[in-house]
Amino acid sequence: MNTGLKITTFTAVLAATFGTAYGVGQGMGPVVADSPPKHEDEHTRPSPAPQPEEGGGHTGHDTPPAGGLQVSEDGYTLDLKTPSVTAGQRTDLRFTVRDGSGRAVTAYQREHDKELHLIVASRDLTTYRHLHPTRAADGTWSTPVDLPRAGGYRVFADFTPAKKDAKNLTLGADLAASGPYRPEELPPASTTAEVNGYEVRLAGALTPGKASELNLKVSRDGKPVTNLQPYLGAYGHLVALRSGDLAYLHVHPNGEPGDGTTKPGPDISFTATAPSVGSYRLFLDFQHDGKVHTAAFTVRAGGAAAGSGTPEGHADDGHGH
Ligand SMILES: [Cu+2]
Repeated sequence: MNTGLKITTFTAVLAATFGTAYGVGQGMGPVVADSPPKHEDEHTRPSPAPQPEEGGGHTGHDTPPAGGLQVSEDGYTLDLKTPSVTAGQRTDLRFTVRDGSGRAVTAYQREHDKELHLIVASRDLTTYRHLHPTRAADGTWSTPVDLPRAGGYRVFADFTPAKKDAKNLTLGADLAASGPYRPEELPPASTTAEVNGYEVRLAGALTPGKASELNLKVSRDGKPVTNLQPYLGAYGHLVALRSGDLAYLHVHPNGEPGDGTTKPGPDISFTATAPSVGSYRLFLDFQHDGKVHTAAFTVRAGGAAAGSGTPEGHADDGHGH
């Protein structure tokens, strides 16, 4: 997507709103100055090095963007046709994205090889699905989904309309799974996660209001995995959701396959900014030996240090297709 232009527009709005005395935080000033508009996917673009935050004392105007909290943004609306499903039953989840005039959107920019990425997460963050629905010609998206447990879920559609100057959007809608409800507690903070015989180790901390690097090291049977396979254009995809409201964080991979410096493991590096103090659940998708796995971590941003080494508990973190 057109990152440079988006940031420029955003800054212009800020300047208009708060006047020139407003100090733009999150290191956006230099990005505006140095970056001509580029037609690149924001998520595959290697992120600039984290920059020191300017003037930390602002009153929330410079809170990093959190996606997925709105069903409608920039005139686009997520119209979930299947607002409820039955737990344990495979169901077709159907939805459309509507533009400002109510028409279903049928043209998208591809990001990570897909027009649209769909995340489904339970409110308690113990169930996670990263899906790639198929789109009918009339703009209706559908994908089978099987949610193991009853309760409240949030559906996130991550996409960029093909329209000129359209920005990447994450729209969110509530989804209910019926059945006997048994809420789970958020698994304790941990720097290691096990999934299907792999161990993933997390280094780095999420810092509120500040871009920071997260490094994930993948190993199997105690040996570092050095032949990760590109999956949708990257060696790993990281989604971070805030516990409490499931705010969806935009996480940027540092480097990509084929750029001459990024190795196929064991380390996968990302830059992420937590919008606030709080607990976050991190979901890492990676591919090895032809299979996609999802490792999940609970991380605390600010306050108590993340990671007590507690092993993972009862999470059902899955990757569906
Ligand atoms: Cu995806």
